[in-house]
Amino acid sequence: MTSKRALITGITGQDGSYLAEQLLAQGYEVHGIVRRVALEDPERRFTRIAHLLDKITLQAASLESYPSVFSVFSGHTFDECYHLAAQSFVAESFQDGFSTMNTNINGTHYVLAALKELQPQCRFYFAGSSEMFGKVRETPQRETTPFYPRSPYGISKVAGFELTRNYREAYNLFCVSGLLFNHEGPRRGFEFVTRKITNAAVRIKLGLASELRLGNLEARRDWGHAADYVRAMRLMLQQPEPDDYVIASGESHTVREFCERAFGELDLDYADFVKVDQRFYRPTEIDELVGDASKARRILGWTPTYTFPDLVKEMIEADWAVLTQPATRNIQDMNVRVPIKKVLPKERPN
Ligand code: NDP
Ligand code: GDR
Repeated sequence: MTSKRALITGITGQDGSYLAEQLLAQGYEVHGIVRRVALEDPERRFTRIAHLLDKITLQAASLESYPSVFSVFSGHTFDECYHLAAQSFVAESFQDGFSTMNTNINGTHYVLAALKELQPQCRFYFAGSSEMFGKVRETPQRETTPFYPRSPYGISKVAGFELTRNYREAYNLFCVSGLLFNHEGPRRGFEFVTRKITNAAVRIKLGLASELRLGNLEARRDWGHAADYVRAMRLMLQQPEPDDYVIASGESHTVREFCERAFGELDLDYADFVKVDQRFYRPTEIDELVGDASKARRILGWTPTYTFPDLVKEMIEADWAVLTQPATRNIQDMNVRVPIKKVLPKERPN
């Protein structure tokens, strides 16, 4: 057990919620940054951390405001800072590249600048992404693979990665980036393809929906479970020297395979329900991502515990449990109906 104090930005997100649980279990005092809008709408915005609310401390701040970030670091001393908050939906970044850049690049810069100014001893984790590899230069991708991002989101993460590296080198701060490949689970947002599939498959099985419209079924991703991947974040901050690590399962599967397995769990044939819809294609797609996590295995001793079939099964079982309970189904319906979306000239549905 430890007596450390950690700050998580993005604690209300998928990874933030798993990380908060794991840090609490290790004895950490856990603080999280949340947007004021979230504090004002806890029933819907805190669904992933509702069970932790009496064990964590929430602080209102926005990644768009340096003074608000600065004031969080002025109030407490932190041993570790996990910077997870971001506009994380790639498709949305094509719709509104400006706010994605603003949140993801400036937001990261604000956190790093406040850290340098007020708490240079605090260790910093940046949530880098396999999207940075984009149009891949080699397969599998590892720490030394050059970046070729294919979306405003990917570009923003390359910038965040470079900022993190520069603060490490220029100011001698303990700053690391995890290059994490896709990781999913029952707490995944409904706009991401895995959750969209498992949620729709269960709805179809229960007679609550009749079809599922998707984009590119041939895209290949390296999918793992979020609970495994956040474990690696903490390990990175316990090392004697700061360094960057790829975290991945080492296997890639198509979106089609994900559908096949998810519907198969419910004794359904995905081909009877899945319709390809051009509106879900991206202007520039990444055909295949697959990571080589051997450095993390060797140095951090990290290995994933979930297989691809385990992941899909858990997500289907969780959606089944929620959707067959009227009380919780209402909350999920609320979330499905209100995806993170703005009114834009050319709307793309989630
Ligand atoms: P989520 O989208 O589930 O969570 C994002 C979090 O960021 C939410 O807590 C959200 O708060 C917060 N946030 C967004 N904008 C702001 C803002 N302007 N000010 C303050 N908070 C904000 O993402 P994940 O948990 O899946 O991912 C965590 C991080 O890891 C992200 O940076 C993502 O880009 C990165 N990543 C994720 C991977 C994955 O497969 N999951 C893979 C590689 C990287 P709110 O609840 O208020 O919206
Ligand atoms: P990704 O995840 O873009 O990899 O980013 P997403 O689940 O959105 O897409 C994965 C692949 O599925 C294809 N696809 C669809 N995607 C969505 N969302 N909806 C569809 O209907 C659909 N049909 C096909 C996409 O084209 C893509 O190829 C996630 C996020 O968590 C990022 O924050 C993170 O950095 C990366 O993973 C690693």
